[in-house]
Order: sequence, then structure tokens, then C-alpha cells
Amino acid sequence: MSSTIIESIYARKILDSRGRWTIEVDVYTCGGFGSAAAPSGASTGEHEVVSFPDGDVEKSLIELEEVVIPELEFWDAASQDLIDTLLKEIDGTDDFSNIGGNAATAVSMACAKAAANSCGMPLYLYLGGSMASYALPFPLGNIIGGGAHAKGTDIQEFLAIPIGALDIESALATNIAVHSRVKDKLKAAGKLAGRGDEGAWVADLESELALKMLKSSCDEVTGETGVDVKPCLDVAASEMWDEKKEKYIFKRDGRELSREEHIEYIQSLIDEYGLYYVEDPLDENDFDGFAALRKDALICGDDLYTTNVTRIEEGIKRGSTNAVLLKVNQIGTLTDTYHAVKAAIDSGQTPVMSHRSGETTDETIAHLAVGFGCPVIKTGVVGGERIAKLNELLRIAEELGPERARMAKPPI
Ligand code: 2PG
Ligand code: MG
Repeated sequence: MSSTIIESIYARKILDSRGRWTIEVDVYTCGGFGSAAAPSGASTGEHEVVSFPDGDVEKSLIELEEVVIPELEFWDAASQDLIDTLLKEIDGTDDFSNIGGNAATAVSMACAKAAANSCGMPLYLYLGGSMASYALPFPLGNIIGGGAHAKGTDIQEFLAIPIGALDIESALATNIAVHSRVKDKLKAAGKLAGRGDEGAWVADLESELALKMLKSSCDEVTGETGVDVKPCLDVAASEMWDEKKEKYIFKRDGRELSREEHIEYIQSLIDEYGLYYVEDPLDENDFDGFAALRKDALICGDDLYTTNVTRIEEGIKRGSTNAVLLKVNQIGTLTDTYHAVKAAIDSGQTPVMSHRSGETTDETIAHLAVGFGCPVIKTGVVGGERIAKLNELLRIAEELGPERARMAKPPI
């Protein structure tokens, strides 16, 4: 019997970094083993698949144990496409509302990991094939966090990307330096209000003042280390958009902006602060609003796309973005995530592999970023569930060796 044939599968609930339950799945094949856990979002997109049926992790577990697992025994873990199709067929809806997107995600990723392990390969190599270039992604790290993740700034994430780093070790060290420089500045200003869901600092500040602090910290660290590190934002603007008022509401700052004023404001932030990357600058249904922003920065769709090929194709057609965020549990399977990456790459968009705000110590996305050829990975700076992915990148670099472990080409 082939070594990738599934012998048994176990599903359990485990805690995520917010202390909420999620699902972990173990897959044993004749010749190997793979385990994966699904993360959870807080600022979830309207078009994402459902994480748990009726929000109930127990219901997902029952579906897994009574329906999915008995079906999958003796399937070939290497036939990812067929397994992912079967998961969708068993669920029978187009948003995984029966078995739950998190259950599907954990099964899908665990099967890939078990197949890779059975073939004696690391996951990135198994996914990428022998022709892949295996460049290391630039880590996009959350430095100040607010929005749906913490009671602080209106804008959800103020991030840094060490785009001048020549190796992954100095890339990680650069983000850490920015993270601690911002802490010093917030402390000195009496504005440090703790740490949020992703290990980012919570700042009792207006969004633009937080951005100023991030920018000056990036500039100082660049000056001291010689590694160019640039400020970035995840506006998560759907959380600010008030449908009735037709305004973007900055609650903490006490500002309300019309759609046109908001577009102008975001463009002015990009220009004034030299932003390298801006995620979800507008509401998740405003494809044309995204298109109005100049593309000399990376303009990335997260809630806009929800890792959904149909939505990505719509954005490409309308000129909405030049970057696509990828989260497996937004769409529920590894195969559909791969199709989303491919749709992005084929149309010249930059694929960005991403964590969720509620994470586990699962390290899979480090392999997905390298194996799928994503030049950027968004996965925080500190905290056990964040460094699980960052440390895996160090291990991958070590395995590739100094000759091959080079950083990706900067997307812009
Ligand atoms: C985001 C993510 C991760 P969440 O908006 O990009 O930072 O947050 O997982 O809460 O959707
Ligand atoms: Mg986002």
C-alpha cells in the first residue's frame, strides 16, 4: 500500500491565542503523520466561509467524527484536490456552514502535512515541487494594534516590513527593533495601553499620531541598522464603514469622512508617510474605491477578497489592488487557497500569506508562503503563536542552506 494512504484521523478542540476553542486534526498515513490547527479572525470579512456551524465548535467536531473522518479513511492523503472536493461535497453548502470552515481547514492542511511527511519531505518542498525558487518571504509585522483587536487606535494595524533585509534573521531582528522602539516612545509619551491580540502595542492615540511614531521608529532603525524598514497599515475599513451614514467613522479620533474624503485621506497618508503596503483601505464591497488609490504602494485586499478566486478576479478586472491577502480558513481548503495564489500571481498581483488575529502555534503558513512563492508573510512580531511561524522560517532557511536561502525579490 502506498505510504500516503490515510489510516486514521483524530480531531480535537484546542485553545487559540484569545482563549477561544478551535479545531486541531491529526492525520496518520501508512508512512507518516501530519497535524494542523485552524486559526480564527475577529475582523472577519462578510464573504468568508463560516468558521463553525452556528458558531459552535462542538457541532463541527460531531460532523468531523460522524461524517468526515469515516469517509476519509483509506483515501490517499496525496490527492489533495479530491480530498478538498470531498470536504465541500460532504458540507453541501458554498460556505462550509454545515461542517465549518475551520474543520475543513484543519483537515485539508493536516492531509497535506501527512502526505509530505510520508514522502519524507518538508511541506514547502512538497507543495512547491522541484521547480520552485524557495525564496524567503519578507515578514510584515504588527507593531501597533487597535480596531477590532484592541481598544486603541481606530485603524486596526500599524505594521513594519524590513524590505531591505538580505536574510531572514536580520529581517526578523529589524521588526523586533521597530517593535521595541515604538514601545519606548509610547511609554515615554504615557500612551502605552498594553498589548493587543497579535502582540502589537495598544496605543491610546489618534491614528495619525500612531503612524507618525511608527514612521519615526522605522526611520531610526533603518539609520542604525542599515536595513530599510518601511511603515504599513491594515485599515480594516469595513469595521469603520457606517452603511446608514455612508461615512467612515473614526470613533476615537472623533472624525467622520465621506467615501471621497476617506480615499483622499488614505492617499495622503501613503504619500506623506511613504507607506509600503496598505491593506483594506476601503469597505469590503467597494472595489472601485480600492481602484482609486495609486498603486505605487502595495494596495492589498483582505476582507475585499476573502481568498475567493471569483472576488479576486473581480478586483483584477476593476484594477482594485496590486496585492492579495491569503488566509486558508477564509475559504476553507488548501486547494482553493492555491487557486487564489495562482490567480494573484498570474495577473501580476503580489500574494501575501497571512495569520489570523486568533492563532495557535501551528506553523503551516510559513511553509505555504515559501512553497506557494509568496514574497510577503503577515504574521506578527512577538508572542508564542506568532514566533511559531517566524521561527519556522529560520528552520526553513537553515535547511535550504546559505546559498539558496535568499530573500524574495521586493514586490515594489
Ligand atoms: C486581518 C487579520 C489579521 P483577523 O484583518 O488582516 O491581522 O485580522 O484575523 O481578525 O481578521
Ligand atoms: Mg486585514
